[in-house]
Amino acid sequence: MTKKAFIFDLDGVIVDTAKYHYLAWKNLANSLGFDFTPSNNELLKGVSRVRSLDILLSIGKINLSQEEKDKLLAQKNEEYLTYVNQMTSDEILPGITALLSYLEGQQITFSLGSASKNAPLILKKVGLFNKFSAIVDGNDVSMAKPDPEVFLLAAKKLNKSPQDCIVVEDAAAGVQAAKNAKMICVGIGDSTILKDADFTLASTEEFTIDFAKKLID
Ligand code: B16
Ligand code: MG
Repeated sequence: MTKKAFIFDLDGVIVDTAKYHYLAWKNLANSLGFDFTPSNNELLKGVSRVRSLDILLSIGKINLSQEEKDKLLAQKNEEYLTYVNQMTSDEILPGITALLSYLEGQQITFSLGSASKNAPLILKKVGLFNKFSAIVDGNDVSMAKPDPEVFLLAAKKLNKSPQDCIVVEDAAAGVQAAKNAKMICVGIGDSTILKDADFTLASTEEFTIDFAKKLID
């Protein structure tokens, strides 16, 4: 039997960068004269930076030119990077370090499959960059999740067929992308939101070695 491979989403699976995205988006909204709540932030999970700004501006009922939007995108990312630059390995989500070490020991390859254009920097900050056999992120794809492009490209880089890939995702659009790619999907979070995943775990802490063994056997 062919060995399985894993494809991990970044934000919400490897690290919780959503809290930093939130701070930067909230400050941007406040500077434009409206508030941006934690529940608004849920709408941005797994969504690209450009699309996130469009969602935020629609919440504030603001119309801007492309030039003004580009300025705000740069401003948001600059603030976001000040938080990212302070990240350390302490921010790796529970269970993930042990899981990656186990997969390495079993010679099971894994790739990143993230919408973030900052993914390589974040992985370097938390000391995981060299562990991944491949990295596919927002710089490599033209179509956002739920389009399967990001995961299909990751499978190609890992030299695996889609049916041998197991995607780990926390966003509904990401689960959809995995299913559109005809891959096995483990959802991390609320099982009603991630209802199309093959398995759901409430948090990364539940992604035990025993659970991983069942997936790969
Ligand atoms: P950046 P993921 C996504 O990461 C985040 O969930 C989403 O909130 C963010 O807008 C997107 O990355 C783009 O991030 O601004 O760094 O390019 O969950 O796909 O790993
Ligand atoms: Mg995510």
